Amino acid sequence: MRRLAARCLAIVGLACLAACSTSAQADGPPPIPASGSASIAADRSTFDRERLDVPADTAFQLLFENREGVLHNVAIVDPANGTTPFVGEIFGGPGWRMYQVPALPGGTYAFRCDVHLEMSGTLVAD
Ligand SMILES: [Cu+2]
Repeated sequence: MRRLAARCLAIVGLACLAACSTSAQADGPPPIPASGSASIAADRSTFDRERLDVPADTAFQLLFENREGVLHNVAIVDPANGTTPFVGEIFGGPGWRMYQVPALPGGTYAFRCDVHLEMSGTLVAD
């Protein structure tokens, strides 16, 4: 149990270092996403969608609303090589972050929550 807690803290720390400087955040109602951006929410340790469609070769915003007090994030995984082109900050809600995602080459990716790997889906950059 202690080892698991230490691992979770490490993940939170790394994700925060990676993402804190580039994501807007707030605890109030989330903003309306701009066109060309994507949004997703988590509640009851489930994402509200299984697929995200985003533009290829263009940086975009991903609004992530965490509707509960459980720690979640959104990370994008390239299944071709296992790399993570984007790892969003892990945080407990209710609250939201506007993730700034760098341009992704066209293709099919996976997205997941790094805390709950069973929370996952498909992201298509097109
Ligand atoms: Cu999660």
